[in-house]
Amino acid sequence: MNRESRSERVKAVALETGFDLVGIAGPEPPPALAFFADWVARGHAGEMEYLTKQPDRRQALHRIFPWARSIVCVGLQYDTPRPYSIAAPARQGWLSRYAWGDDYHEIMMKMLRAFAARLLREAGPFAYRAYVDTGPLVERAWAAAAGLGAWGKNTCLIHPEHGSWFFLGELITDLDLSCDSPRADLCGSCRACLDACPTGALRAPYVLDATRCISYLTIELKGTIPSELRASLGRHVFGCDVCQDVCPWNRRRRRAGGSAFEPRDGLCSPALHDLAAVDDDAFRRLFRHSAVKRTRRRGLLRNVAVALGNTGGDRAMAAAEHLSRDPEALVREHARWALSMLRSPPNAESESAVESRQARELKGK
Ligand code: B12
Ligand code: SF4
Repeated sequence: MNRESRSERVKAVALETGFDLVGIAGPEPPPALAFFADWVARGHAGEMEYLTKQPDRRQALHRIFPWARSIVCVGLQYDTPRPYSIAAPARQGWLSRYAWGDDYHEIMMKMLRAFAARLLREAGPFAYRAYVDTGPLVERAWAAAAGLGAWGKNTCLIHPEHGSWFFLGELITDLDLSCDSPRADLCGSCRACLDACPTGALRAPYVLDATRCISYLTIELKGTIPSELRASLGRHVFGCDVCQDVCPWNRRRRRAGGSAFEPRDGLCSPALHDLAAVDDDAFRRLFRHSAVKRTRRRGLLRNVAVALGNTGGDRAMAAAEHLSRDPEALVREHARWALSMLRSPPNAESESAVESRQARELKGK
């Protein structure tokens, strides 16, 4: 088999395995990697030590996989026909779409192994490493080089048919394959994501300061959420979808992912007071084989406390009071903040201001 037909066969097998997108990149560092070191140096990675510790390891694939000759990049769609966060009912919490169902790391890894096993049967022995967020690879940089999507201003990879609702995985191989070309820009003059980001985390097109991103604050940050950012978190309790929800390429919704990504019981905009009642056993039961287990119960309940403080009403007050007695100090501290917000919201009118406004309104009638 020549190089071209071998590459076509590899891509056909990827699609037959169930991936929605496939493309091939060469082992040389893709152009977008050039921005990585500067991004880390600016402090945008915050406490994500796996990014800051050895940034040079992410620059040179050859140092880690000297035998690598091709990176087969795959994408798996995960959108499901449910509302977007921006249309979710008021006073309910929001878990990111990507975390509603089964953990994508487990699903993708299983599929990548099945993909590799089929290639081994067809092509005979070759060296490979299956990868889905499991080591020092800036996945989007390779996937962009392989043409899986164009880099969006919100920093997500976007595909004209699939929007940005797809996970990435890679098979690093020693197979001699032909490379694909990167896609042309899809954003044009649009800046919907930059304008919609609740925390101003998108500092400029293609530049995300993770330390302000709700996804980082609710998932990666292990300690206290900075108090000046808590109000902007809104009702997000795990991750954030806003900059994807407003993207015109996602609003077309042409594709849907598999049933594994459908929300587990009540996880699409769950009631905050229900989440506040989750104990260790319930957390383990609800989030077994789910990406949400990353925060552990204490992280999730910390986020629930903040979201309660950003809503209102008697049930929110009761739930925040319940969390203010939680065994975890981290949860108790955020619940105390929530109670102070619920008792005197920052933009609520004082009783006397309400009385004088009502008097003015009556006079005007
Ligand atoms: C760390 C991380 C995060 C961090 C930081 C995000 C980030 N933008 O880097 C946090 C926790 C905030 C996060 C959030 C999310 N993540 Co995340 N995350 C990762 C992880 C582990 C590493 C990413 C990384 O290395 N970032 C480093 C910085 C430098 O990359 P960057 O911000 O994209 O910057 C690049 C561009 O800006 C580009 N660039 C710079 N200037 C310019 C100029 C031009 C003109 C161009 C074209 C490009 C360009 O160069 C930089 C790279 O060197 C990857 C998995 C992996 N191992 O790669 C998943 C990954 C990127 N995440 C993913 C997902 C799904 C998410 C969320 C949607 C989850 C959620 N709903 O909460 C959000 C999306 C937020 C967002 N707008 O990006 C998917 C993305 C899939 C896709 N279609 O793009 C990945 C690939 C995981 C996977 N295997 O599927 N994530
Ligand atoms: S995920 Fe949310 S907080 Fe993070 S950049 Fe996008 S809109 Fe902003």
